[in-house]
Amino acid sequence: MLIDDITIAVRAGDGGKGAVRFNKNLHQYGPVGGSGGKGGSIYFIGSSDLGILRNYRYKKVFAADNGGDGRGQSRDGTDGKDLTLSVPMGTTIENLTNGATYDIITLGKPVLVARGGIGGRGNFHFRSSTNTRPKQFEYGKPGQHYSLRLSLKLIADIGLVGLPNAGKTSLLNELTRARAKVGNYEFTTLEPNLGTFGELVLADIPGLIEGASRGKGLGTKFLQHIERTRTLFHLISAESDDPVRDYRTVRAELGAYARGLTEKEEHVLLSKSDTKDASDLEKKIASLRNLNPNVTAFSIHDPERMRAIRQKLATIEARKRGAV
Ligand SMILES: Nc1nc2c(ncn2[C@@H]2O[C@H](COP(=O)(O)OP(=O)(O)OP(=O)(O)O)[C@@H](O)[C@H]2O)c(=O)[nH]1
Ligand SMILES: [Mg+2]
Repeated sequence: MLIDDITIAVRAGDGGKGAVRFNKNLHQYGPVGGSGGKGGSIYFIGSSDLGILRNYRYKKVFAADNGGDGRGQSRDGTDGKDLTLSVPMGTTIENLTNGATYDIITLGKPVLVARGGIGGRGNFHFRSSTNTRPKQFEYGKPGQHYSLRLSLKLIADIGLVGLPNAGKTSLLNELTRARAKVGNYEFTTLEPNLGTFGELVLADIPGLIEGASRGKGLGTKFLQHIERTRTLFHLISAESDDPVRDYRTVRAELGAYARGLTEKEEHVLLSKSDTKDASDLEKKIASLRNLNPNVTAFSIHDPERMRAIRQKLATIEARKRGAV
């Protein structure tokens, strides 16, 4: 099971206490209490392991080390070690304590989320001409403690959407090196599959049915994984007796989840074209063109039509390369 939504607690380390010490050497009389070390901070870093949120399933509290207390001979306490937690690329971290959010969208660049407390000053820092034997010191400041919600929104360029059985996973497998499960029944796909076509990442998600936004079928929670895609491939089976109804059903569920999903660039793909004769296909394509002029029929068993789909992807890929 892909873990994509989890809440944890993080505790940055407290700063160490400042020391009160005096030099025992009679020739160099005076305060020599060092300051406390800094508490360790908590960082998050992007990982290419999409399943890595599993690390947070059972253990829920993650703490960095406290800073050490100050010592004599003006030696400061040691700094607490920082703690760096890995999350999949595409994770949004929501700080439930203060409302801040962070998007982890690059690999290997640590993002500071909870800061360790600074150490308190030792008596050495309180010396002055009028106070040559100070007894003052400070406690370290506490580290930041937060409750964090980690939710994964996959980073893909193209999302495959459609009713169950429309052929989404079959298309993903055909276009990419993915070998995800295909089945002649509804809801074969239970969690998102990813594949790459050149520089493009394709996300295949479970099928949507009417009422999914109200919890029917597998619901719409997994739609979070296509929120970041720029483009949708909307698959409609040529075997359907009413492709327009199928189209509208899926669009309604996308819109009910988030309006942004219906505003994405959409390519309508009439799948399983091998199952119908030319005139039936033409009729279905024409009816869909009234809703979106960008309609292409294909079958995974028809190499020529698959070439046209690959060409489409190559164009999208070229655009992506131009954009970066
Ligand atoms: N004839 C024909 N069958 C196809 C084609 N593409 C997929 N299928 C079949 O259609 C069925 C459903 O395919 P899937 O790829 O699992 O469909 P899906 O849209 O991923 O389905 P869910 O994961 O349940 O939403 C399988 O039995 C496939 O073998 C095609 O181009 N032609
Ligand atoms: Mg599937």
